[in-house]
Amino acid sequence: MFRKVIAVMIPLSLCIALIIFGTLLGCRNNDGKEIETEAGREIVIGFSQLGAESDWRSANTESMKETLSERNGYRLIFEDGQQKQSNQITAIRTFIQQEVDYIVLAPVTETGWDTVLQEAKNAGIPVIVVDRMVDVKDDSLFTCWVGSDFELEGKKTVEWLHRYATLKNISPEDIHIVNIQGTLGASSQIGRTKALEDAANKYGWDLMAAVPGDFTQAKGREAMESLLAKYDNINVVYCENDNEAFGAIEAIENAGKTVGQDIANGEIMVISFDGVTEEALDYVRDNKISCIAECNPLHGPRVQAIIELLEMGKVPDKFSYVQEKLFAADKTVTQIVVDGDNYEVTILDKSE
Ligand code: GZL
Ligand code: ZN
Repeated sequence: MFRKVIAVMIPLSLCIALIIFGTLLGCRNNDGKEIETEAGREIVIGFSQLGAESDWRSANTESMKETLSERNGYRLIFEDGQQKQSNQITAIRTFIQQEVDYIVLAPVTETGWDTVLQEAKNAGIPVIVVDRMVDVKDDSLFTCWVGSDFELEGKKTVEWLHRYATLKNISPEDIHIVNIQGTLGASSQIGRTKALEDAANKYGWDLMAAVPGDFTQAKGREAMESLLAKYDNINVVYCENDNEAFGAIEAIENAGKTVGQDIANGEIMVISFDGVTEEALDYVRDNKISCIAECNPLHGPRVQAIIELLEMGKVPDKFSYVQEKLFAADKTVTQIVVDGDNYEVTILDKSE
């Protein structure tokens, strides 16, 4: 009897082990590595994306959907906020009701999140913030943030302009800049605008106006049209993303003016941010945009790494910044110094 029982028990224990082992093979990460999740359950993620206003945003959404996919063991519930905070707050509340495992938030602007993030915290759902920051009284309302140092991005472009002007013997007071801003109150707008304002004060540039362009091509064009109607001496346009720059360039060329680096001879220099698409990099290669500070949108793998850590009961860094390049075509400036750090300029050749 005893032997028989053992015989029965071995296969039973074996199949229990197989069941446990089998279910542990729940998730895999982007390069196919298995992530051991408890009981191999599918990880449910509610993602509140702010909108679809730009190429950057589309690439960001694509990265999140590609990485947090069924194949990789996730169920992603995606909500597009159409650039309205109220829609994002509604989405977060829905995620809470659905009892998702994690909430990922790409906030349209920094303020106004305290109440709904408190609700998520009360529900025990970790919130991972991506891209722009949230400005909350209590940082424990979100688990961590991953994104760009927007003020650094701005500092890189204004240092590039300063070096360029210096090497070309263009005096600071002859630099007449207009700023087409991103969505007011977004971290990317706040940081990029601050870098320009500080540099204009420091170097003595003539910063004539700042107009919101909401990170879209249409608003960028409208803003540029109104600025051209008001000022006849603009020689630098600081656009806070590439889609605004595409619109501004349309307006400049429609007005019969030329974009380029040769501002001493009437060309209008365009500076921009993102560098996400080949189209934007071709604008640089064609000297239509003089300098782009890269803003990397590929947050999918970064969010997945954070979730992996949390699934293993580990604590991710509260803030993690992505490393980013500076693109130009003109070879005058090959490196810049920002806050004591050297940054190589990535020179784009036509041949690429
Ligand atoms: C930057 C992001 C900005 C991009 C724009 O991280 O918030 O929003 O620069 C996008 O293109 O619309
Ligand atoms: Zn200097």
